[in-house]
This record gives sequence, structure tokens and C-alpha cells, in this order.
Amino acid sequence: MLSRRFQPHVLRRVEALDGIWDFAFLGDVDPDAIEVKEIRFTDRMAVPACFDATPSYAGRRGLVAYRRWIRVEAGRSLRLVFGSVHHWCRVVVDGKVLRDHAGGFTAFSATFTPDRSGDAELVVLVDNRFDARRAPLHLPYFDWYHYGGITRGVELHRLETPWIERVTTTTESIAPPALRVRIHWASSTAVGAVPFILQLDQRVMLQETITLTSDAGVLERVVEVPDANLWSPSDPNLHLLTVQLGTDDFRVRIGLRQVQVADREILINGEPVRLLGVNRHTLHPEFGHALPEAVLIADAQQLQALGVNFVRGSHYPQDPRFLDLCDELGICVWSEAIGWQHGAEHLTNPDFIEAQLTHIDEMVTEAVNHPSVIMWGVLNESHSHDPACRPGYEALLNHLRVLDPSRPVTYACNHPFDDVCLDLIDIVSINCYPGWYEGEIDDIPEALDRIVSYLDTHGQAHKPLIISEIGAGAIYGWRDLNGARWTEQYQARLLETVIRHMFQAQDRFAGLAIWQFCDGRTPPEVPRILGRPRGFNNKGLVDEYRRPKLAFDVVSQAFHALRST
Ligand code: ADA
Repeated sequence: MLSRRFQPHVLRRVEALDGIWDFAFLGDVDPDAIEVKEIRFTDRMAVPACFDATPSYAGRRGLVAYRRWIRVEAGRSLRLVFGSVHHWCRVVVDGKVLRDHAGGFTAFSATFTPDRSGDAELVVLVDNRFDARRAPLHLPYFDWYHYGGITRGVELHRLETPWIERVTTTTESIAPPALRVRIHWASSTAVGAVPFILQLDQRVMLQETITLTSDAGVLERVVEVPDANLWSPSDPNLHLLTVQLGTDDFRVRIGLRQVQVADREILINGEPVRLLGVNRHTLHPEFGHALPEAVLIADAQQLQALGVNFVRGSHYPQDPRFLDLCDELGICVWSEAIGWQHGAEHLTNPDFIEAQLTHIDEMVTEAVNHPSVIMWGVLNESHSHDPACRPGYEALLNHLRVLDPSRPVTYACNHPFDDVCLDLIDIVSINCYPGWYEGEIDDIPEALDRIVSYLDTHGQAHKPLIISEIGAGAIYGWRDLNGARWTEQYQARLLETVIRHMFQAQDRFAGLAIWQFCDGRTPPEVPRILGRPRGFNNKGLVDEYRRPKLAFDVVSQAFHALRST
């Protein structure tokens, strides 16, 4: 979105629509019963923002309406691009419904051609209620608070014909460095011969005149980029790829690197990398999911202070602005489609699977050019131990492999001893909470060794193995001589034990993602909230305001020491 340090478009005219829009809380009403022209906009709301993170609407759920005016030209192809809207929305221009969209955390667009010039009324109906039919991917039992609103930026694109729909890059080889570029294009009229140019930084790599004979298509080229420097966590070199087709352009920042798994290791450009990191929710008590750049920068600074080279984007696609920072800082990312403990009820439901496939399309489209994204994940802690769920896992994992064969795929499993889907993934990822939900801190080494020995004797011995969640709750500021659960001391002691055993007493683990970076609000429903003091998941190394707990320094010292070896 526009707030990046490079502009995705220079030739294409793009207008940011962020700011303060008209707003109305409509309440518990059916969107299909709404007459847009009858809405009385009595309030105002920031875009991007989560309206239910603001004082007037905190904790409230219902249908809301946003409105602003946009300048349109008759006969011109225009595109509204939304960075993310939660959980469901309907886009209306001058009373005409352009489209609905379900599912937050991914970008989507609506293309239209006005029949008049002037100011047009843009209204967006947004619903943060739970509705398994309209928004099947946002379910109330998940262990994070589902904020609602227009949570990432909105843009108005004025399209030239032909225009570039999207650009996908893959590192074809690293020696010599070569890039595969796929350009999906579209056109509102037959255009004939147009210029086609690929440029990396200031160097033109390819210049052709091509004839487009249909209204859409794909161009694919492989170009050698001998001057390019490779991307790696320790040396995160980036380059700017510019694609020009006709009078339209599309610019993406890329990093040349290849990810493989071999002999229990994760390799980047052929070098084994040990992933040391955290799970990170996109949450803040004042901003919900709509983190301003200042918070993104603060999080990036603390991730660097922790010494991480890995973030699992739990449990949904990450803000592209955060991925930009990870690209620059050499932080590897597990990009995950939304999901949380789904059983057969969802994984055998064709509508749920269809919604997941659409969501995965959007996630990959947005994240595929980020070198920091080294792996894809789905269906956190879902029922991979239930044979009835296997077809659902196959459908989503196979779809990821088709969309992007260049990255390994995984899912976080919390049933290691009876999982029936592990053969479907490249990296085995285990969520476990020894010393918190089961046993004591002294039981952690045996618990981890038991997982390793079971997996290595049940067909997974050749794969990289990571612990994708492990941790303990600590109430910020609670330091008590007894050092029992919920104290900062207990959390620090547990994590010190985990890291020491995983990386000093063992050599089997390719990575660790501590649960979790920061505390985050959880749903108010009982009974879970009775295990979530303050109504928050308190397993963060920092609290929700990013104030470090004792464990922060313990993890930081351990991670920096490990990364120096
Ligand atoms: C699970 C889940 C996390 C969180 C964690 C916890 O592993 O994947 O989202 O709920 O448990 O804190 O219990």
C-alpha cells in the first residue's frame, strides 16, 4: 500500500483514500435489508482503523457503514483496492453494489467503469459480527479478539489499458542469479502492439514490443540479473523490479534467494538456517488489528533486540508493511492462512474449504514477492489426527504448492502422537506446552525428547522439525518470591529451559517460535476467559503495550548467543 518506501506505481495514477470517513453504526441488521441512500451518517471514523477498538464502539458488534466521495471519469476503468476489511463487507459506488468480500487480513479490489464524470459516493458496509455463512473464516471460539473495520489502507487506481493485474517473481537460480517473472495483465479494449519493459533497479533487462490480442493473459520471462546481490537473513539485499506494459507500470521490491529442505535442515541459498523466533499476533489494545507504522517500527525494533531471525505470523496473513520490514531486517516469516483448531465440521464443509482456497489465493498474491516469507502454513492446531480431515488438509496444502512451488509448506500440529497428515508437509511443526498446560518445568526435556523420538520413528526422521509454539503466561509486573505460574519469573525460567534443551542438549530442532511476542486480547466468552486473566492471552514476552517482561532479556541473551555460534 502507499505507505511503503517505494511506490508500487509511478506511471499509474493512484490516490490514497485514507483519512476520516463518514460513519454510521447500523447495529444488528441484515445487510441485504439496507437501503444505502437511507443511511444517516451521524459519526466519523478513521480509515484504516478498527472501529471496535475506539472508545465509542469498544466491544460492540454489528453492521456499520463508511462513506466518502471519490472523483471519477466517465468511461475510465477504475479500481478500488482495499488492504483488508474485517470480517465481511459490501462495496457500493453511487448506489451500485460492486462486490462483497469475506475475510480479513488480505487485500482485494473492485474494478468499475463509471458512466459519468464527477464526484461519486463510495459506501462500504462492514460487518464485524460472526456469521459462519457470510464470513466462515472468522469464528468466535478462536483465541484472539476479532476486531472489525477497514483495517488497512484504501486506494483508487486509474487504469490504463492494458493494465497489469499482478506480478509474481521467483528466484530461478542463484548462480548465476536469475529471476522468473510472471505478469498477469488485462485490457478493456484490443490494444495491438505495446512496449513491454523489465527493469531491475536502474538496469533495463528486457525491452520488447508485444502484440496483445485478447482481453487478458499472462506474460512470463526468465531474466539473468548478474549484478544482483542475494537475500539472506544475515545479508538481506533487496532490489526493485519495475514492469512496464503499455503505459501502465507495477513495481515490486524483491530478494533473490532459494529455500529448500534437506536432511532435517531448512536451507536458504544452500546454507542451513536455524530459525529462532516468536509467534506474533497483529494486535494492540488501542488499534486492534490496524497497527499504525509507529507500532510496526516499535515491534521491529523489539524483534531485533530479541535477536530473532524468524516470526510465525500467527494465525493469519501479515500486513505487507510488516513483511517489508522483515525483508529489510532479514527476519524469516511463516505466512499462515487464517485458522484455529478446526475439526471435521469445517474441514468436510465445501463452503469452508472454498473460503479457505480464496483466502489462500489472496495471501499468496500479496506475500509471494517478499523474500522474508520462506514458508506457508495453514489450519493452526486443526484436527490433523482425524482421518476425516485429511482431504481438507490435502486440498489446502496442494493448492499452496500449485500457487507457489518455490516454498516449503507446513501446519502447526498439537497431536504429534496420532497425526495422520504429516506426510503432506515439508517441515514438521509442533505446538506443545510442557511445563504450562501439562507437567512442570523439569519435565520439559523429557517431553521434547519424547516428541522427537516418536516422530523420528514414524516417518518424519528426514524432515526439519520445529517447535512452532511453546511458552507460559506471565502477568506484566507480577514478580513474586514463590515464582509460580503467572509470574514473570516462571515464564523466564520455562523459556530458558526450553531454549537450553532444544539447542544445547539436542541437535534435532531446525527452529523455535516462542508463543508469543506480545500479549493480546482474547474473546470475552467463558469458560476460556477464566483461563485468560484480564481477558488477555498473557504469554507475550512483552505485554500488549510492548512493555518487556523478565523473559524478554532471558530470550534475548539466549538468541543472540545462539546466533553468534
Ligand atoms: C494454542 C494456539 C494459540 C494459543 C495458545 C495458548 O497453541 O495455537 O493460538 O491459543 O494455544 O496460549 O494456549
